[in-house]
Amino acid sequence: MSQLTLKKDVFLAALTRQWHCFGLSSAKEMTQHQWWEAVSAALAEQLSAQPQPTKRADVKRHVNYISMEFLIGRLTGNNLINLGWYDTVAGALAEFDINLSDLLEQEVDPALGNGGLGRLAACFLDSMATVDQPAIGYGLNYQYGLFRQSFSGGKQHESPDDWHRESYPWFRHNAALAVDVGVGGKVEKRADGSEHWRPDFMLRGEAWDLPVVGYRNGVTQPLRLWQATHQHPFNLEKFNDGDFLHAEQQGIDAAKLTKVLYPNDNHQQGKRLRLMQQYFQCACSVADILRRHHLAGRKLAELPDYEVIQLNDTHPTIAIPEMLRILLDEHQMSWGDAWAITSRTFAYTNHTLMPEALECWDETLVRSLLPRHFSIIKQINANFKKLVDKQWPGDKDVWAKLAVHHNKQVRMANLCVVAGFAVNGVAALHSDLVVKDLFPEYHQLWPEKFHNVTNGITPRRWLKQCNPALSSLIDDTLKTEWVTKLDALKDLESYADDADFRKKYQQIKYDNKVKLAAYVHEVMGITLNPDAIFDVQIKRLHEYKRQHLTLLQIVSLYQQLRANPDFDMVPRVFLFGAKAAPGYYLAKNIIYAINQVAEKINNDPLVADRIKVVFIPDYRVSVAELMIPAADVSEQISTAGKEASGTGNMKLALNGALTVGTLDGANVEIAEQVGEDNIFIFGNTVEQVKALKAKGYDPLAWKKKDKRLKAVLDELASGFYSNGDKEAFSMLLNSLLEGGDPYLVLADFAAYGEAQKKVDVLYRDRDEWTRKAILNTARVGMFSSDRSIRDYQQRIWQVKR
Ligand code: 26W
Repeated sequence: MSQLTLKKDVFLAALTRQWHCFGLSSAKEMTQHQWWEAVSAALAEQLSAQPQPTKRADVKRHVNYISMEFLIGRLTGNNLINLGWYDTVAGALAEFDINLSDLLEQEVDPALGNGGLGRLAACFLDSMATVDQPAIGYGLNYQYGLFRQSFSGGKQHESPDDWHRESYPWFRHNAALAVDVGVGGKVEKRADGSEHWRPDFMLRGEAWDLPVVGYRNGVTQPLRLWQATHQHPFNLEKFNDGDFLHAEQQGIDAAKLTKVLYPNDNHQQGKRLRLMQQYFQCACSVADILRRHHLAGRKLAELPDYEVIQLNDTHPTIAIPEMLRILLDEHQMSWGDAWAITSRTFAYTNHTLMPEALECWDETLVRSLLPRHFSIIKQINANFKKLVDKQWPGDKDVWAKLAVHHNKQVRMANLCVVAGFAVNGVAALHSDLVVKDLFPEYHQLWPEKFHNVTNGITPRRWLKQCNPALSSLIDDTLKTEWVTKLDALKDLESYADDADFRKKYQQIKYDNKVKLAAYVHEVMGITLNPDAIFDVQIKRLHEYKRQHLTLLQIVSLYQQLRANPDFDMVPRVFLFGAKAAPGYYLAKNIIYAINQVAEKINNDPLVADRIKVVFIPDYRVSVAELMIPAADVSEQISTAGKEASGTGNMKLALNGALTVGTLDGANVEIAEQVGEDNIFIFGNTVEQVKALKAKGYDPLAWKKKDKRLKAVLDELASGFYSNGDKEAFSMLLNSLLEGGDPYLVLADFAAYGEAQKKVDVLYRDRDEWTRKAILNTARVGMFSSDRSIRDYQQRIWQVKR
């Protein structure tokens, strides 16, 4: 398929229409933000005017990727690059003295996701369009994205993220796609024994589409985000009766559903509104899938031949009983037929093993909101019980584990495994643990259902767009297409020993560090030395990710500096970016501790800039795009067995940062690819973690036997970093000591310190360091999300019918 074209005069005409829409008479009257809006709207208009390739959906099974989160990041720059229109548009704007790259900074990040799961969904949409896999992303159009983070006195403060969806120029609203969704009410039994749902009230889902543009291949497919309104948002009767205040109430109530993204990452809360969101999204999406299927003139029985529904974790699981409900109640199918269709259509991706993240819903909640779905779930459970009884006769413990409905709880992961045709983990190690630790009995029942698909990242955003200088160097060096064939980077290996190439590569890293330093100076007023090691840790804040392990290391370094003012170390900047869920107080305490330690160290003249600690506020996709190209060191230090995959690790390695990491998630595969000489692996392995715990892990004993560790912990508790307040970090310290240190921070402290020493030694030999950085870039081609999508096609979606 071929690239879409944009002619400069056509673009300029579209642009002119935009400022006329603003009611202005000349371009000069536009503010910088209006420029961004006008350019984006003109591009969106031109994009929708392009012809769409036909027939492609006929050869491949169509993918419906349902996810509560799509952390897409800014679209205008990304679409320009994928369309290949960047230079034309930059040239056209230059005539108005407008700099395109400055203009792109005007876009507020659409932060419709929390972290890894949401960003993965966005990378996958990019890759599906690029490898020409017909697909739709289905999500929710939240009015408020993930909260904005600021620090006040070192503590996290949250404010609403109004990203102005009403005036986001890339949206296209198609009123004809609206769906009506029922909630609450009762199930009625008919004379023939069949069941029928009478909902209490109806919601309307409006479809708001964003374009997902393939990389220079002419493909554009939708990300369809549902927005809630009421069927009748304004009650004229009430208004006429003088009840003005309540005339709009039902519209306001309905709109609450898609007001805000839940800010939890890896922790389920069981909130009613969240279940409503999940159901609303699923009901709209399933209705849309069936609408398209009918429109194509196909029979329901053929659904699994043409459509696959990929569930991004368990959040959209309720789509399964919704599909069954429609087939049974609206199409009067038998249970057997409806089950045959449903169980061949759904596939489930697991993204976490953390028990607190595995979704379970109270039976009373499910029954009150979705009585018909609850009765369908009970039926699934009863049918499945027969199978389990046959396999494990009389074994109550196995049933207690495998049941979909048990102890008045509905377990979404179990429902996915029982009703889906495929289950996958997101990295080799993780998929192994999914089988061995999470679902061993299910694996015994259905070994063929279980797969691994290692995560990936899109090279379009995470190299081409965020690191243009390195991209041009690669272009000039390889003279081959690598953006869609990331394995081609392998050929850079031979340049690792080329002094001239190394110099250029090193200079690019330096310039990227200067750029990040300018940003840090602008937002925080802190000056950074670009010759220092930029040590980057960017991810959600969570105990298992162990940002506090780095904190302990920083304090230890600082103590060594104070004990010996001539202490010889390469200057290092520790850069953090992380949001903590608002109700996760321990995570917030870790942020506070890092900020307090930063305050002390950054202002101590004795340190003389050898250590800097910088917690960049409001970490988000656009900040990642600045930090990743500037990183020398990538921190991936989760407790082994806890991080399903990680994707920041891939982005950082691709941009030439050396990883300091545990053998966890995709780090294992990164180490295999780059080679053990080009990565700093440390710490207890999954087996060692299990053995330590089995033996009865006692953090106090670890503190006692390590003098350095003891000094660090005691100093944090002394009030030294908190104006004498000895309780300031008590939550953090209690969890490490009396709380049993569930993530083995103390057990990995010494090994982590050793790994960091090796970093310091290696960095002194800049040529050797750069050589290893180049080898990282060269060897991580397999982590392109294009490869992940091809794995899904072959292992799960079986695209060829
Ligand atoms: C219901 C609360 C909740 C919210 C989000 C539970 C669980 C989640 C996500 C599954 C958490 C998440 O983002 N997991 C991350 O998924 C990434 C993409 O596969 C992985 O790279 C990360 O390792 C994993 O933590």
